[in-house]
Amino acid sequence: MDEDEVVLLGFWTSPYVMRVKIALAEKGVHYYYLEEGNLFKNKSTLLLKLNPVFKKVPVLIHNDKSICESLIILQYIDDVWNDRAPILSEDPYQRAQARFWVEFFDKKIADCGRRMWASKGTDQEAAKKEFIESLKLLEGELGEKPYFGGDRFGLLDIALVPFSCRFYTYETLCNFSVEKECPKLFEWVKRCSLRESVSKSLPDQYKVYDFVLEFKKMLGIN
Ligand SMILES: N[C@@H](CCC(=O)N[C@@H](CS)C(=O)NCC(=O)O)C(=O)O
Repeated sequence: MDEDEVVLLGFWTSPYVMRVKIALAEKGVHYYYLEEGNLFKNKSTLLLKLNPVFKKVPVLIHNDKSICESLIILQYIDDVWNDRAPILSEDPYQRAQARFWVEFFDKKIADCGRRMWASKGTDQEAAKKEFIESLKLLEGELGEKPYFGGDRFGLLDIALVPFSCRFYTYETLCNFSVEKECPKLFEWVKRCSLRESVSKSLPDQYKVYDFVLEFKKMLGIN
């Protein structure tokens, strides 16, 4: 029986929040979920109080202590519930490699994703090209392994798989197919999605697409 009080402050389309949901599910940690209903227009006082620096979700609240930034939260979860389902490898080199690729993803690919839906014409084409090239690099890192963590579903898998719920949006807006460009990566997404921790944490890809269209309207992007 878990005596810890765990609360996750999130937003339903946020892949960073999904990372935390997956990690908690993998560890079998029970938690309350609080949706930050008006994240982009009117942030709650709770969010502003708990993450005054970045004002972003996810925020994990564990026994009244708050932790921000998805990667830091994943490591915190692994440290606290260290008796089950390890997220980080025991091997320091493997840990470093996983962190490297998460950083690559967060600094490079996530930004391409935004440019793919927020721009048009040559800018959009350039973002798409960069996105596909970056996915191919990741596919190379996956190699023939079932998961980025080898036989084990680990940090990099948890950090990357949430973004697959945006593939349909990118494909539809930019006219390409992740399956055709990166078949092994696509198989990896399918493999990860068989895990309950993943299938229950990711929203429907068509709802994400509708949200992105609405979001573009809200930002005045046609
Ligand atoms: N580096 C952060 C990124 C979190 C992030 O970008 N969260 C977005 C939702 S996807 C957010 O809260 N945005 C609110 C805003 O930009 O005002 C992490 O890994 O947790």
